[in-house]
Amino acid sequence: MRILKFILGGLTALIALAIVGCSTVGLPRVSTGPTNFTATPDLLAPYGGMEQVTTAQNWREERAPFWRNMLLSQVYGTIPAPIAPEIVSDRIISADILEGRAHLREVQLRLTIGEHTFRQDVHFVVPNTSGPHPVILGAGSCPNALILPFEGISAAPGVSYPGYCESGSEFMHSVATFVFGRYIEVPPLEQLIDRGFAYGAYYPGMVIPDSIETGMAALSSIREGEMEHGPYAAIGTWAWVAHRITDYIETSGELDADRIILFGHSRSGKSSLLAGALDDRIAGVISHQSGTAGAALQKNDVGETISSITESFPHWFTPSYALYADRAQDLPFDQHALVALMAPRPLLLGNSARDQWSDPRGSFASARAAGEVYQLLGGDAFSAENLWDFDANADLAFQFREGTHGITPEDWRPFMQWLTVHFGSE
Ligand code: GTR
Repeated sequence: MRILKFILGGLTALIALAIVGCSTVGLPRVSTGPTNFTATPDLLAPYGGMEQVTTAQNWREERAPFWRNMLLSQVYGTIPAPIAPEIVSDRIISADILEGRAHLREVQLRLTIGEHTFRQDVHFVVPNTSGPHPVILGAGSCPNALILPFEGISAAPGVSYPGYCESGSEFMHSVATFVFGRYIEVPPLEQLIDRGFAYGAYYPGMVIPDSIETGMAALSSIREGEMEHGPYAAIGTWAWVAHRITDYIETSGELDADRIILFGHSRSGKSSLLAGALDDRIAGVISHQSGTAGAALQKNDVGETISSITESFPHWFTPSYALYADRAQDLPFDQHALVALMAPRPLLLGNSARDQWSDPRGSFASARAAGEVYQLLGGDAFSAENLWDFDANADLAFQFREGTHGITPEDWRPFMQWLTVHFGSE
């Protein structure tokens, strides 16, 4: 029976490989020339009785809170209260990984939302050199025990996760790698360590699982009391998890709380960008292929629509967002407001040519519009002239490569350059 299952699994995977391989080549390639689309509304212009924003103070005190409230009430919902986590355990589980260049620290946190508590594990891979080290916090879509290539990681009981996380099946692992790139599950840890960066892996699905059924059930169990910006939703709660891990990092001796960089791909690109936008303690964000409800504009009508995303992933959003299905033009904001809330802190938006679904051109136009806020706050305006114009020195950087949705060496090369310029020790 087991053998039959194995053979069937293998055959399914082979067919999937063939289909994805063929369809990948057939995916449309986005135009890489300049885009003239202008994001609306202008983030600093007179709006709803407010005057033109001309000073950083005015942005910080009036307009930024206005956009923040708008995004939360219309897209992401209320963010749970910032209750500091309890550190249940914090121990080095291996002093000597990656050929002695790093150690592995396992931290178990207890997070609180209202009457409820949740276990959240984080595994930090930390260089065996003197710190404190800048730290990249990466949100994963599978539990750490199933993806990190190290022994001794405790698997939390009762955590739900997608079927494809079972890397016990080598075959499924190769399928994921083939389809979504070499670094879809784990980044190039050796390269990060050698540049002095620590990496913290966390699976926010430990708090709100990423599935309609279990995610909705978890959300409805915590949706109680007054929720200022509407019902909690998964993306906002995952962002809140990153904030609670930030609380932990502030207590750590070996991690540098002034150099916390969030990293997320796709759905985690959305939650990482939101987490950075909402919390100034986050020094930088790499938000890769974040698309709809991430960095990409909605009003340009390209890529995944609000109607599609709210049907496929209703648990990601507060219910108001679905009201804009088929009427994105009625949004009183667009996603450049989210990008601008990162200003003037470094932000890298990653994209690729055959990923129309996440709308690289919409992210580019979004960054360009947010650039005026970066400039107002003393950062650089967005200077890229076309999608290929990557500048590792830019505060607001746009990175682009050939290929499809996923994480490849062609992504990590520019990520690494940008990280080194903005957060490296050398
Ligand atoms: C897709 C979804 C996107 C993106 C992606 C991912 O199915 O439509 O918004 O988040 O999943 O996370 O890989």
